[in-house]
Amino acid sequence: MCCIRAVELRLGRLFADGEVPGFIHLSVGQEAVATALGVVLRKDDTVASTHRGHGHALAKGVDLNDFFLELMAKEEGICKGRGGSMHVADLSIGMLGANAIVGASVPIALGSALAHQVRKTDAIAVAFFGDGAMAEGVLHESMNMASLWKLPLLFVCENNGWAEFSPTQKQFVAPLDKLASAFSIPHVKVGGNDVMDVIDAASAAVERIRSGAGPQVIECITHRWRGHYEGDPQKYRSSDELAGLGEHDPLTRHEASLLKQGVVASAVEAIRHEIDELVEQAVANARNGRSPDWSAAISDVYTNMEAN
Ligand SMILES: Cc1ncc(C[n+]2csc(CCOP(=O)(O)OP(=O)(O)O)c2C)c(N)n1
Repeated sequence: MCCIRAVELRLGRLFADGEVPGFIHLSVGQEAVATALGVVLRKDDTVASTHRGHGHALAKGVDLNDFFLELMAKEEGICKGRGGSMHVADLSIGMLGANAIVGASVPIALGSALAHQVRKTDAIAVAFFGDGAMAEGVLHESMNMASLWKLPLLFVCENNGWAEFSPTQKQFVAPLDKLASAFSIPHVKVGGNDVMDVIDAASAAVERIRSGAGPQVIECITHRWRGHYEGDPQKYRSSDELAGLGEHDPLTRHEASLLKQGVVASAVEAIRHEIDELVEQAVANARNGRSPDWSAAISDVYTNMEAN
């Protein structure tokens, strides 16, 4: 969680300074969900993510240096600097990619879940999506197929109450549990700002799915601290809501719990310090990376393979 927070706060500053091209959407406040899934999943499990996917990528194991090289559009980045924030992918560790299209993570994870099933492994696929995807037909179709075929697919909804500038209830007429139950998929709702609670819910779901029981939904109630995108003035949110966000901080909450269990404050501080240093090294490394050459702009776009 500390690493995701440090990376995103640093990215926010780099973006403001013009060092990160394109748009970025930060998940500050939502770190407990990505972290918990990172704890529970194995390397051979696969993850498809959203436009707010930095935490998902890092928790799945994307290397910090590779991550900054990619976000800062360098040739040495995991996607040669062409994917950027909304398309971070690393197939070698099961990170199928972030995705700019709302809901599009879901059919990608569905296809991957089918591949796990056909190959008869006990790996599972995870689809992260926001509450905004609840109104997308592709989620409904994917739920239907996943349930019919008993696919090893975990649907993880990060419900932060907002889809861009509209509250959830103005986006979709039913709660997610009703939608899941229409497709006979078990649904569990969990407080998404408590990392241990999300770990518990995710462990139980993953164990069930690995045993062949078919898909499951976990709905994590969480809070988006920043605007929809960096630079969003958030005029659509009340000052009370914005002022109260700190109460939901997953990091403060977990730190308090660790201290209560006898962990000394200096140990927590040492972790924070070590992470800050690693992040700074990764930024320095990325600054030294090569910018992609224009002559390579269309390589990997077309293939010479004959269609058949
Ligand atoms: C199919 C589609 N429709 C609309 C958009 C524009 N759009 C980008 S993000 C977003 C809201 C997403 O909200 P949510 O899924 O709740 O995720 P959050 O931003 O809260 O993490 C919308 C409507 C899009 N990218 N794709």
